[in-house]
Formats: sequence, C-alpha cells, structure tokens
Amino acid sequence: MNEEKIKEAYSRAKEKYAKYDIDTDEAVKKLEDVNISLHCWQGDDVGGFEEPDAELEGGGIEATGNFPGKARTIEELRQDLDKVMSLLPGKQKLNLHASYGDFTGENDVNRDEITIDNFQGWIDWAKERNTGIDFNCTCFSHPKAASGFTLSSKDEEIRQFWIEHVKRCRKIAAEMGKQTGMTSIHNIWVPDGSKDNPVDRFGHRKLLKDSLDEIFEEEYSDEYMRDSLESKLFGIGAEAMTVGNYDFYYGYAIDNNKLFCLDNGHYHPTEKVDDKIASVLMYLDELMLHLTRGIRWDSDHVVTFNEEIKGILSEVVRCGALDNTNIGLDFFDASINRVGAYITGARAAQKSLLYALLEPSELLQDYEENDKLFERLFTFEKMKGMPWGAVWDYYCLKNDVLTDEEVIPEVQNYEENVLANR
Ligand code: RNT
Ligand code: ZN
Repeated sequence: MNEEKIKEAYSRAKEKYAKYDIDTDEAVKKLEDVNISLHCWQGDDVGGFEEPDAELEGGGIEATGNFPGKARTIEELRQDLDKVMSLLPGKQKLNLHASYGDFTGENDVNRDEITIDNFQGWIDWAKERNTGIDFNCTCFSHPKAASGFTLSSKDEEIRQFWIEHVKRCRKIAAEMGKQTGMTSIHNIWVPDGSKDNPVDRFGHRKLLKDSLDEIFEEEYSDEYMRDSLESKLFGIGAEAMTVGNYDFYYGYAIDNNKLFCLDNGHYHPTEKVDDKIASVLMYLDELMLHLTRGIRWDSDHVVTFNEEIKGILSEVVRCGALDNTNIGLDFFDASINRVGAYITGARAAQKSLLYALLEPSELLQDYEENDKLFERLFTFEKMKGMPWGAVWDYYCLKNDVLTDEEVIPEVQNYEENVLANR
C-alpha cells in the first residue's frame, strides 16, 4: 500500500469519525503513548534459559506444538524480540520471567540465589532500546515445585526456598526500574493448587498469605518497582483448588495496596474480565492485564481482535484508566511461527485499544441515560463497520512500521533466513 493511498483513506475515515465527535488524531496520539508489555515466553514456549533445561512442569500451563525455529539462547530471543519490535507500532517494554536470565558460567545459580548479575544483560539491552522491563518470579518448572505447592507449601524448606526466590526477584525488579528509568511491575503468579478436593484449603491459603507478608516486608520505591498479584481459577492438575484464586488475591491486593493482575484466561468461561474492571478500580488505583485467548480452557492462544479483548480495553478507556493500566500479553503458541505469533497478538491488542479509543462515548452514554437501548445497541454494531482499519494503517505509517498488508512476506523472510537455520 502506498503512502498516498493510506493518507487518503485516513482522511476519509477522519471525516466519518468526526460526525460522531471522535477525533482520530487524538485517538492515534493516545495509542502512541501506550506501552505494551511484551512477554518473553512466547519466544521459546515458556522454556527459559536455565541449565539443565527445565521442563514446563508443575505449573498447570502447557505450550503445545513444535514449529521449528524457537529461540534457544538469550541471543536468539533478543534477535526475535528485535524483529518483533521492528514490526510493531507504538511503544513496547519487555516482560521478563526470572527463568530467562543469563545462567551461563559463573551465573549458573539456583533460583534462590539469583542476583542482578543474571539480568544485567537484559537491562543493558532494554536501555539501548530506551525501554523498561516488567519482571516475574518463576515459581514453576522446577524440582522444588514438583509437589504442586510453592509459596503455600507445608514443607517449610520448600516454602522458604520460594520466598527467597521472590524476594530476590523484587529486588532485581527494583534495580531494573532504577537503571532503566521506567517502573518495573513485578508480577507474582504461583501454580499452587491441588488436583482433588483438599481438606485444608484454609491452611494453604494462610501459608500463602504469610509468605506474601514476609516477601513484602522489604519496601522499594514505587518509582522503581510495583507489586502485582495474579489469581487463577484452575490449572491442569490443579482442578479442585488453586490457592491463589480471585477472592484470595483481590482481598490481599486491597488490604496491602498492591496491583491486581487480571488474566482473562483465569475465570469461568462465562465470567468476563471487562465486567470486573470498574469494580476493581473502585478499590485499587492501578491494574495489570494479561491479555490472552482461551479456547475451551486457559489455553493461552494468540490474542486476536475479538469481542473479549475489545471489551476489556474499552472498559479501561471508559473508566479513564488507561494511564494506570499496565497492558501485558500472555499467550504462547508453539505450533506457528513464534515471531508471527507475537506480531499477531501484539497488533491485535493495539488494534483493540484503537477501536476502544474510537468509541462515540458521549452519544452512547446519552442513549443509555435516556433509555434508548436499541439505539445504543445499534450504534455498537454500526461502529464495527466504521473504517477503523484505515486509522490503523495510518497509525502504522506514522510509526514507520509495515502495514498489515506487508507483514506476512516480512515474517516469511525472517523464517527462511533466520528461524530455519536454527
Ligand atoms: C499462568 C499465568 C502466568 C503465566 C506466565 C508464564 O496461568 O497466566 O501469567 O502465563 O507467568
Ligand atoms: Zn497470566
């Protein structure tokens, strides 16, 4: 598509949206300011770079597929992430898991011994790219997570091991924030749960609470790092109880002024995250999102431009919470080109946000308040046919990245010249 055509289509779209009092330039500007946190774990199917290679076990999460060319080393992952970022408009930061540090040579330490030395390379990488890093402790895929319990384990030695790990991760996150000049969100998700009905839910939840209390004793400047807590309904092998369920972490976050992480794969299938946003914002002033796509279960398929993601991001915009929402991606598909998966999912999230920013909010609210509910419904439908795609193309052009039309050959090229040689 040539520049002139994109601009022409954009100016027609701009006119159309103006009829609804929507300023497309303004929407594009807002979109440009949003930083998407790009999860490292799509690059290698949640494997990480520890020695020996950790199996994705004990976590109730599963990457399926064996498409060739996955990143096997930090260098390969960085190469892929650079490619991905070059194909994304707007801003991105990195969302790193602790298992993705540098564990070579002297840095080959266990998770309760990690230090900034394991991550300085990533910090330097981020600094060179003028961006920041969000961080995650890795409390799965490890022999000490094999029982299915980590921070809520009744085995005191195991519990202390994970407490130490998470404490160190928070310290590393603070250092990441300090060095990059961008706050690092440290997200805690633990797989703890049981396959069948336990008798002592209370005991495990009390242990998780005690562990968190101990972990958070050390305070870091908000400017450097903030804590986020991610709940879950169930996982494979933890069907009957997840210790850190919604009620648990929501209560804990409110009590302790922590961020709450909403992963849209972590709820009952008919329970929607968009409906939770305004409620959570009544009590907490900052959110973390894990955008994903579950098919029949928390399968973590690549995010697409669908009703669910549009709904979540529309709520964020409607609540005026864009500035205090951290948008992270959380999917991992090993059955397709992984760089292509990143680009598809990240662009889908950005498109959904653009779509949300192009909503005729005043008109819709007016209909709602005047009981004109057919009109509200029809307007939602009408907006689907509006030329948001022309605004998206213009956004790509303005950010000097390829339009959707040009993405496939570029990714195929990368597959042929880089991924196929791995
Ligand atoms: C698992 C959680 C968690 C993980 C990452 C790898 O169900 O969604 O966020 O996907 O930590
Ligand atoms: Zn998640």
